[in-house]
Amino acid sequence: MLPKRVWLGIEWLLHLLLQVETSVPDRRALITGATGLLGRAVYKEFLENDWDTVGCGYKRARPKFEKVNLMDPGAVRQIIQDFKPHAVIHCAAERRPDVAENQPEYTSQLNVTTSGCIAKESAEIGAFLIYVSTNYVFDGSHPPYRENDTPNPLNLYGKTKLEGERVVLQNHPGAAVLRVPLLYGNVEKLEESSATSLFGKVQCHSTVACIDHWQQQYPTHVADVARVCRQLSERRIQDPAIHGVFHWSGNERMTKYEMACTMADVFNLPSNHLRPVTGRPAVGAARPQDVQLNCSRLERMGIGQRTPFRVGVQRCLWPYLLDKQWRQTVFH
Ligand SMILES: NC(=O)c1ccc[n+]([C@@H]2O[C@H](COP(=O)([O-])OP(=O)(O)OC[C@H]3O[C@@H](n4cnc5c(N)ncnc54)[C@H](OP(=O)(O)O)[C@@H]3O)[C@@H](O)[C@H]2O)c1
Ligand SMILES: *[C@@H]1O[C@H](CO)[C@@H](O)[C@H](O)[C@H]1NC(C)=O
Ligand SMILES: CC(=O)N[C@H]1CO[C@H](CO)[C@@H](O)[C@@H]1O
Repeated sequence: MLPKRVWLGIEWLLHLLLQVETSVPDRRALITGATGLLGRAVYKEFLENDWDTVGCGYKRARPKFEKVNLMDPGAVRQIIQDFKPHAVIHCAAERRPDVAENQPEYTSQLNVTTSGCIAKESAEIGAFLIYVSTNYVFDGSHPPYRENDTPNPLNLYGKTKLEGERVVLQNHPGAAVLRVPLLYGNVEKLEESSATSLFGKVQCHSTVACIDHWQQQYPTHVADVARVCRQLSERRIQDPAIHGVFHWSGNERMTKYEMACTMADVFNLPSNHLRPVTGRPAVGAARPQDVQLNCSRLERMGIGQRTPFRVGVQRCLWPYLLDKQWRQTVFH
Protein backbone atom coordinates (compact mmCIF):
# COMPACT_ATOMS: atom_id res chain seq x y z
CA MET A 1 0.00 0.00 0.00
CA LEU A 2 1.32 3.44 -0.98
CA PRO A 3 0.90 6.21 1.57
CA LYS A 4 -2.09 8.52 1.01
CA ARG A 5 0.16 11.48 0.12
CA VAL A 6 1.73 9.56 -2.79
CA TRP A 7 -1.71 8.62 -4.11
CA LEU A 8 -2.80 12.25 -3.93
CA GLY A 9 0.33 13.20 -5.86
CA ILE A 10 -0.39 10.65 -8.59
CA GLU A 11 -3.99 11.84 -8.81
CA TRP A 12 -2.80 15.42 -9.16
CA LEU A 13 -0.40 14.50 -11.96
CA LEU A 14 -3.13 12.63 -13.82
CA HIS A 15 -5.40 15.62 -13.35
CA LEU A 16 -2.76 17.91 -14.90
CA LEU A 17 -2.18 15.52 -17.81
CA LEU A 18 -5.92 15.36 -18.52
CA GLN A 19 -6.13 19.14 -18.44
CA VAL A 20 -3.38 19.45 -21.05
CA GLU A 21 -5.18 16.83 -23.11
CA THR A 22 -8.54 18.63 -23.03
CA SER A 23 -7.14 22.14 -23.47
CA VAL A 24 -6.51 21.48 -27.17
CA PRO A 25 -9.93 21.94 -28.73
CA ASP A 26 -10.60 19.08 -31.12
CA ARG A 27 -14.30 19.86 -31.27
CA ARG A 28 -15.56 22.40 -33.74
CA ALA A 29 -18.81 24.34 -33.50
CA LEU A 30 -20.39 26.56 -36.14
CA ILE A 31 -22.88 29.15 -34.85
CA THR A 32 -25.25 30.82 -37.34
CA GLY A 33 -26.82 34.12 -36.31
CA ALA A 34 -23.78 34.74 -34.05
CA THR A 35 -24.41 38.49 -34.26
CA GLY A 36 -27.95 38.09 -32.90
CA LEU A 37 -29.33 38.12 -29.37
CA LEU A 38 -29.11 34.36 -28.82
CA GLY A 39 -26.20 33.63 -31.19
CA ARG A 40 -23.86 35.98 -29.29
CA ALA A 41 -24.45 34.04 -26.08
CA VAL A 42 -24.11 30.66 -27.84
CA TYR A 43 -20.86 31.73 -29.51
CA LYS A 44 -19.43 32.84 -26.14
CA GLU A 45 -20.53 29.65 -24.37
CA PHE A 46 -18.80 27.34 -26.89
CA LEU A 47 -15.70 29.52 -27.20
CA GLU A 48 -15.20 29.61 -23.43
CA ASN A 49 -15.65 25.87 -23.06
CA ASP A 50 -12.93 24.42 -25.24
CA TRP A 51 -14.71 24.35 -28.56
CA ASP A 52 -13.00 25.63 -31.69
CA THR A 53 -15.82 28.03 -32.59
CA VAL A 54 -16.73 29.92 -35.75
CA GLY A 55 -19.65 32.34 -35.75
CA CYS A 56 -21.36 33.67 -38.83
CA GLY A 57 -23.49 36.72 -39.28
CA TYR A 58 -24.59 38.85 -42.14
CA LYS A 59 -25.08 42.62 -41.78
CA ARG A 60 -23.22 42.83 -38.46
CA ALA A 61 -20.64 40.09 -39.18
CA ARG A 62 -17.42 42.02 -39.67
CA PRO A 63 -14.83 41.99 -38.16
CA LYS A 64 -15.50 39.37 -35.48
CA PHE A 65 -17.52 36.86 -37.51
CA GLU A 66 -17.67 35.27 -40.95
CA LYS A 67 -20.00 37.04 -43.32
CA VAL A 68 -22.20 34.36 -44.89
CA ASN A 69 -25.49 34.98 -46.66
CA LEU A 70 -27.43 31.92 -45.53
CA MET A 71 -29.94 32.46 -48.34
CA ASP A 72 -27.19 31.35 -50.73
CA PRO A 73 -26.98 27.51 -50.71
CA GLY A 74 -23.46 27.63 -52.21
CA ALA A 75 -22.21 29.80 -49.34
CA VAL A 76 -23.80 27.48 -46.76
CA ARG A 77 -22.17 24.45 -48.37
CA GLN A 78 -18.80 26.15 -48.53
CA ILE A 79 -18.56 27.17 -44.86
CA ILE A 80 -19.72 23.74 -43.67
CA GLN A 81 -17.38 21.85 -46.02
CA ASP A 82 -14.41 24.12 -45.17
CA PHE A 83 -14.79 24.15 -41.38
CA LYS A 84 -16.19 20.59 -40.96
CA PRO A 85 -17.92 21.34 -37.63
CA HIS A 86 -18.94 18.58 -35.19
CA ALA A 87 -21.90 20.71 -34.10
CA VAL A 88 -23.91 23.39 -35.89
CA ILE A 89 -26.10 25.66 -33.78
CA HIS A 90 -28.53 27.37 -36.12
CA CYS A 91 -29.71 30.62 -34.49
CA ALA A 92 -30.30 32.78 -37.58
CA ALA A 93 -33.95 33.55 -38.33
CA GLU A 94 -36.52 36.26 -38.72
CA ARG A 95 -38.13 36.23 -35.31
CA ARG A 96 -40.28 39.35 -35.19
CA PRO A 97 -43.89 38.16 -35.62
CA ASP A 98 -45.04 41.44 -37.20
CA VAL A 99 -42.24 41.37 -39.81
CA ALA A 100 -43.00 37.73 -40.58
CA GLU A 101 -46.65 38.62 -41.08
CA ASN A 102 -45.82 41.48 -43.48
CA GLN A 103 -42.95 39.84 -45.40
CA PRO A 104 -44.00 36.18 -45.69
CA GLU A 105 -41.80 35.41 -48.72
CA TYR A 106 -38.65 36.61 -47.04
CA THR A 107 -39.50 34.97 -43.72
CA SER A 108 -40.27 31.56 -45.16
CA GLN A 109 -37.14 31.64 -47.31
CA LEU A 110 -34.93 32.39 -44.33
CA ASN A 111 -36.85 30.18 -41.87
CA VAL A 112 -37.56 27.19 -44.03
CA THR A 113 -35.43 26.85 -47.17
CA THR A 114 -32.23 27.96 -45.46
CA SER A 115 -32.78 25.64 -42.49
CA GLY A 116 -33.33 22.70 -44.82
CA CYS A 117 -30.12 23.51 -46.64
CA ILE A 118 -28.11 23.73 -43.40
CA ALA A 119 -29.61 20.40 -42.29
CA LYS A 120 -28.67 18.66 -45.55
CA GLU A 121 -25.09 19.94 -45.45
CA SER A 122 -24.69 19.06 -41.74
CA ALA A 123 -26.01 15.55 -42.31
CA GLU A 124 -23.61 15.05 -45.20
CA ILE A 125 -20.54 15.60 -43.01
CA GLY A 126 -22.10 13.86 -39.95
CA ALA A 127 -22.36 17.03 -37.86
CA PHE A 128 -24.90 17.33 -35.05
CA LEU A 129 -27.37 20.17 -35.70
CA ILE A 130 -29.47 22.12 -33.23
CA TYR A 131 -32.28 24.10 -34.85
CA VAL A 132 -33.56 26.75 -32.44
CA SER A 133 -37.35 26.97 -32.57
CA THR A 134 -40.12 28.60 -30.57
CA ASN A 135 -42.98 27.85 -28.15
CA TYR A 136 -45.17 29.71 -30.71
CA VAL A 137 -45.57 26.40 -32.59
CA PHE A 138 -48.34 25.73 -30.01
CA ASP A 139 -51.70 27.50 -29.73
CA GLY A 140 -51.63 27.92 -25.95
CA SER A 141 -54.89 26.11 -25.24
CA HIS A 142 -53.41 23.20 -23.22
CA PRO A 143 -50.21 24.15 -21.38
CA PRO A 144 -47.74 22.86 -20.33
CA TYR A 145 -46.56 21.37 -23.64
CA ARG A 146 -44.38 18.31 -23.97
CA GLU A 147 -42.10 17.65 -26.94
CA ASN A 148 -44.51 15.25 -28.65
CA ASP A 149 -47.67 17.34 -28.16
CA THR A 150 -49.37 18.37 -31.40
CA PRO A 151 -48.31 21.83 -32.64
CA ASN A 152 -50.91 24.30 -33.91
CA PRO A 153 -49.25 27.67 -34.61
CA LEU A 154 -51.50 30.74 -34.57
CA ASN A 155 -49.30 33.13 -36.57
CA LEU A 156 -47.06 32.96 -39.62
CA TYR A 157 -43.91 33.15 -37.52
CA GLY A 158 -44.94 29.99 -35.64
CA LYS A 159 -45.97 28.33 -38.92
CA THR A 160 -42.63 28.95 -40.63
CA LYS A 161 -40.65 27.87 -37.55
CA LEU A 162 -42.69 24.65 -37.46
CA GLU A 163 -42.07 24.10 -41.17
CA GLY A 164 -38.40 24.73 -40.47
CA GLU A 165 -38.46 22.02 -37.77
CA ARG A 166 -40.01 19.54 -40.20
CA VAL A 167 -37.64 20.23 -43.06
CA VAL A 168 -34.65 20.04 -40.67
CA LEU A 169 -35.69 16.64 -39.28
CA GLN A 170 -36.49 15.35 -42.78
CA ASN A 171 -33.07 16.33 -44.16
CA HIS A 172 -31.18 15.36 -40.98
CA PRO A 173 -32.98 12.73 -38.87
CA GLY A 174 -30.16 12.93 -36.27
CA ALA A 175 -30.71 16.67 -35.69
CA ALA A 176 -32.21 18.30 -32.60
CA VAL A 177 -34.95 20.92 -32.44
CA LEU A 178 -34.76 23.13 -29.35
CA ARG A 179 -37.95 25.10 -28.63
CA VAL A 180 -37.57 28.13 -26.37
CA PRO A 181 -39.91 30.98 -25.29
CA LEU A 182 -39.33 34.76 -25.02
CA LEU A 183 -35.58 35.43 -24.75
CA TYR A 184 -33.70 38.26 -23.07
CA GLY A 185 -30.06 38.92 -22.12
CA ASN A 186 -27.26 41.33 -22.94
CA VAL A 187 -28.70 43.60 -25.61
CA GLU A 188 -27.11 46.01 -28.10
CA LYS A 189 -30.14 48.23 -27.64
CA LEU A 190 -33.17 47.85 -25.38
CA GLU A 191 -35.52 47.16 -28.33
CA GLU A 192 -33.54 44.02 -29.22
CA SER A 193 -35.71 41.93 -26.89
CA SER A 194 -39.36 42.61 -26.17
CA ALA A 195 -38.56 41.97 -22.49
CA THR A 196 -35.74 44.52 -22.20
CA SER A 197 -37.67 47.03 -24.33
CA LEU A 198 -40.04 47.42 -21.37
CA PHE A 199 -37.25 49.16 -19.45
CA GLY A 200 -37.69 52.32 -21.54
CA LYS A 201 -41.29 52.61 -20.33
CA VAL A 202 -40.28 51.75 -16.78
CA GLN A 203 -37.77 54.62 -16.66
CA CYS A 204 -40.13 57.18 -18.16
CA HIS A 205 -41.93 57.93 -14.90
CA SER A 206 -43.77 60.95 -16.22
CA THR A 207 -45.71 58.98 -18.85
CA VAL A 208 -48.47 56.50 -18.08
CA ALA A 209 -47.64 53.18 -19.80
CA CYS A 210 -50.30 50.55 -20.52
CA ILE A 211 -48.62 47.13 -20.58
CA ASP A 212 -49.97 43.72 -21.55
CA HIS A 213 -51.17 41.68 -18.58
CA TRP A 214 -52.94 39.00 -20.69
CA GLN A 215 -50.20 36.85 -22.20
CA GLN A 216 -48.35 34.54 -19.80
CA GLN A 217 -44.66 34.36 -20.67
CA TYR A 218 -41.62 32.60 -19.26
CA PRO A 219 -38.72 34.99 -19.95
CA THR A 220 -35.58 32.94 -20.55
CA HIS A 221 -32.00 34.16 -20.35
CA VAL A 222 -29.98 33.54 -23.54
CA ALA A 223 -27.01 32.33 -21.44
CA ASP A 224 -29.23 29.50 -20.13
CA VAL A 225 -30.21 28.46 -23.67
CA ALA A 226 -26.56 28.68 -24.74
CA ARG A 227 -25.63 26.34 -21.88
CA VAL A 228 -28.29 23.86 -23.02
CA CYS A 229 -26.91 23.95 -26.59
CA ARG A 230 -23.39 23.23 -25.42
CA GLN A 231 -24.35 20.52 -22.93
CA LEU A 232 -26.57 18.82 -25.49
CA SER A 233 -23.79 18.91 -28.11
CA GLU A 234 -21.29 17.43 -25.65
CA ARG A 235 -23.74 14.73 -24.57
CA ARG A 236 -24.35 13.89 -28.20
CA ILE A 237 -20.63 13.17 -28.71
CA GLN A 238 -20.93 10.46 -26.02
CA ASP A 239 -24.37 9.25 -27.08
CA PRO A 240 -25.08 9.35 -30.85
CA ALA A 241 -28.69 8.30 -30.17
CA ILE A 242 -29.54 11.82 -28.92
CA HIS A 243 -31.83 13.57 -31.43
CA GLY A 244 -35.35 14.94 -31.87
CA VAL A 245 -37.33 17.68 -30.15
CA PHE A 246 -36.34 19.30 -26.82
CA HIS A 247 -37.91 22.10 -24.76
CA TRP A 248 -36.13 24.65 -22.60
CA SER A 249 -37.64 27.56 -20.70
CA GLY A 250 -37.32 29.71 -17.60
CA ASN A 251 -39.83 28.70 -14.92
CA GLU A 252 -41.09 32.11 -13.75
CA ARG A 253 -44.53 32.80 -15.24
CA MET A 254 -44.96 36.54 -15.86
CA THR A 255 -46.93 38.94 -18.02
CA LYS A 256 -45.12 41.89 -19.60
CA TYR A 257 -46.74 44.08 -16.93
CA GLU A 258 -45.25 41.87 -14.21
CA MET A 259 -41.84 41.94 -15.91
CA ALA A 260 -41.95 45.75 -15.98
CA CYS A 261 -42.92 45.93 -12.29
CA THR A 262 -40.08 43.52 -11.44
CA MET A 263 -37.59 45.74 -13.31
CA ALA A 264 -38.84 48.78 -11.40
CA ASP A 265 -38.48 46.88 -8.14
CA VAL A 266 -34.98 45.57 -8.92
CA PHE A 267 -33.71 49.12 -9.57
CA ASN A 268 -35.83 50.71 -6.85
CA LEU A 269 -37.73 52.86 -9.36
CA PRO A 270 -41.36 54.02 -9.09
CA SER A 271 -43.95 51.85 -10.87
CA ASN A 272 -47.18 53.78 -10.30
CA HIS A 273 -47.18 54.98 -13.93
CA LEU A 274 -47.39 51.34 -15.19
CA ARG A 275 -50.92 50.08 -15.92
CA PRO A 276 -51.93 46.46 -16.60
CA VAL A 277 -53.98 45.74 -19.74
CA THR A 278 -55.92 42.56 -19.11
CA GLY A 279 -57.64 42.03 -22.48
CA ARG A 280 -56.33 40.09 -25.50
CA PRO A 281 -54.13 42.46 -27.60
CA ALA A 282 -56.13 43.83 -30.54
CA VAL A 283 -53.21 44.74 -32.82
CA GLY A 284 -50.31 42.78 -34.31
CA ALA A 285 -49.96 39.09 -35.14
CA ALA A 286 -52.16 36.63 -33.18
CA ARG A 287 -50.44 35.43 -30.02
CA PRO A 288 -51.18 32.39 -27.84
CA GLN A 289 -52.08 33.16 -24.21
CA ASP A 290 -49.99 30.57 -22.38
CA VAL A 291 -47.47 28.31 -24.11
CA GLN A 292 -45.64 26.98 -21.08
CA LEU A 293 -43.12 24.33 -22.10
CA ASN A 294 -42.60 21.13 -20.11
CA CYS A 295 -38.80 20.79 -20.00
CA SER A 296 -38.59 17.47 -18.18
CA ARG A 297 -36.82 15.68 -21.06
CA LEU A 298 -33.69 17.87 -20.69
CA GLU A 299 -34.11 18.07 -16.90
CA ARG A 300 -34.02 14.27 -16.65
CA MET A 301 -30.75 14.32 -18.65
CA GLY A 302 -29.31 16.73 -16.08
CA ILE A 303 -29.02 19.45 -18.73
CA GLY A 304 -29.83 23.13 -18.28
CA GLN A 305 -29.62 26.06 -15.89
CA ARG A 306 -32.07 28.80 -14.92
CA THR A 307 -30.99 32.37 -14.17
CA PRO A 308 -33.60 34.01 -11.90
CA PHE A 309 -35.35 36.86 -13.76
CA ARG A 310 -34.38 39.45 -11.12
CA VAL A 311 -30.71 38.49 -11.40
CA GLY A 312 -30.82 38.38 -15.20
CA VAL A 313 -32.48 41.78 -15.63
CA GLN A 314 -30.21 43.47 -13.11
CA ARG A 315 -27.17 42.27 -15.07
CA CYS A 316 -28.40 43.18 -18.53
CA LEU A 317 -30.29 46.41 -17.76
CA TRP A 318 -27.98 48.32 -15.46
CA PRO A 319 -25.94 49.81 -18.36
CA TYR A 320 -29.23 51.39 -19.51
CA LEU A 321 -30.09 52.85 -16.11
CA LEU A 322 -30.49 56.61 -16.43
CA ASP A 323 -30.17 57.47 -12.75
CA LYS A 324 -26.36 57.57 -12.44
CA GLN A 325 -26.57 58.56 -8.78
CA TRP A 326 -28.29 55.30 -7.98
CA ARG A 327 -25.85 53.36 -10.10
CA GLN A 328 -22.92 54.86 -8.18
CA THR A 329 -24.26 54.07 -4.73
CA VAL A 330 -25.15 50.50 -5.58
CA PHE A 331 -22.40 49.33 -7.91
CA HIS A 332 -19.30 51.29 -6.88
N1 LIG B 1 -35.81 36.40 -29.39
C1 LIG B 1 -36.77 35.63 -28.89
O1 LIG B 1 -37.52 36.05 -28.00
C2 LIG B 1 -36.96 34.22 -29.42
C3 LIG B 1 -37.97 33.44 -28.87
C4 LIG B 1 -38.13 32.13 -29.30
C5 LIG B 1 -37.29 31.62 -30.28
N2 LIG B 1 -36.32 32.38 -30.83
C6 LIG B 1 -35.48 31.80 -31.86
O2 LIG B 1 -34.13 31.90 -31.46
C7 LIG B 1 -33.31 32.07 -32.61
C8 LIG B 1 -32.41 33.27 -32.43
O3 LIG B 1 -33.20 34.45 -32.29
P1 LIG B 1 -32.55 35.87 -31.95
O4 LIG B 1 -33.52 36.57 -31.11
O5 LIG B 1 -31.16 35.70 -31.46
O6 LIG B 1 -32.53 36.55 -33.41
P2 LIG B 1 -31.89 37.95 -33.84
O7 LIG B 1 -31.31 38.66 -32.67
O8 LIG B 1 -32.92 38.64 -34.64
O9 LIG B 1 -30.70 37.50 -34.78
C9 LIG B 1 -30.95 37.04 -36.06
C10 LIG B 1 -29.66 36.58 -36.66
O10 LIG B 1 -29.90 36.07 -37.97
C11 LIG B 1 -28.89 36.58 -38.82
N3 LIG B 1 -29.36 36.63 -40.22
C12 LIG B 1 -30.49 37.22 -40.68
N4 LIG B 1 -30.55 37.10 -42.03
C13 LIG B 1 -29.42 36.43 -42.42
C14 LIG B 1 -28.90 35.99 -43.67
N5 LIG B 1 -29.54 36.19 -44.82
N6 LIG B 1 -27.71 35.32 -43.68
C15 LIG B 1 -27.05 35.09 -42.53
N7 LIG B 1 -27.50 35.46 -41.33
C16 LIG B 1 -28.67 36.13 -41.26
C17 LIG B 1 -28.59 37.95 -38.29
O11 LIG B 1 -27.31 38.38 -38.74
P3 LIG B 1 -26.96 39.98 -39.01
O12 LIG B 1 -27.67 40.77 -37.98
O13 LIG B 1 -25.46 40.04 -38.88
O14 LIG B 1 -27.42 40.28 -40.40
C18 LIG B 1 -28.61 37.69 -36.78
O15 LIG B 1 -27.39 37.18 -36.34
C19 LIG B 1 -34.26 32.15 -33.80
O16 LIG B 1 -34.34 30.88 -34.39
C20 LIG B 1 -35.58 32.50 -33.18
O17 LIG B 1 -36.64 32.03 -33.96
C21 LIG B 1 -36.13 33.68 -30.41
C1 LIG C 1 -43.93 17.04 -17.68
O1 LIG C 1 -44.02 15.84 -18.40
C2 LIG C 1 -43.66 14.69 -17.64
C3 LIG C 1 -43.74 13.49 -18.56
O2 LIG C 1 -42.97 13.70 -19.71
C4 LIG C 1 -44.59 14.53 -16.45
O3 LIG C 1 -44.18 13.45 -15.66
C5 LIG C 1 -44.57 15.83 -15.63
O4 LIG C 1 -45.54 15.74 -14.59
C6 LIG C 1 -44.87 17.03 -16.51
N1 LIG C 1 -44.72 18.26 -15.72
C7 LIG C 1 -45.65 19.19 -15.65
C8 LIG C 1 -45.34 20.39 -14.83
O5 LIG C 1 -46.73 19.08 -16.21
C1 LIG D 1 -46.09 29.60 -44.15
C2 LIG D 1 -45.06 29.65 -45.24
O1 LIG D 1 -44.52 30.68 -45.53
N1 LIG D 1 -44.78 28.50 -45.84
C3 LIG D 1 -43.82 28.37 -46.91
C4 LIG D 1 -42.47 28.01 -46.36
O2 LIG D 1 -41.53 27.87 -47.39
C5 LIG D 1 -41.83 26.85 -48.30
C6 LIG D 1 -40.71 26.78 -49.29
O3 LIG D 1 -39.56 26.38 -48.66
C7 LIG D 1 -43.18 27.12 -48.95
O4 LIG D 1 -43.53 26.03 -49.77
C8 LIG D 1 -44.26 27.32 -47.88
O5 LIG D 1 -45.48 27.71 -48.46
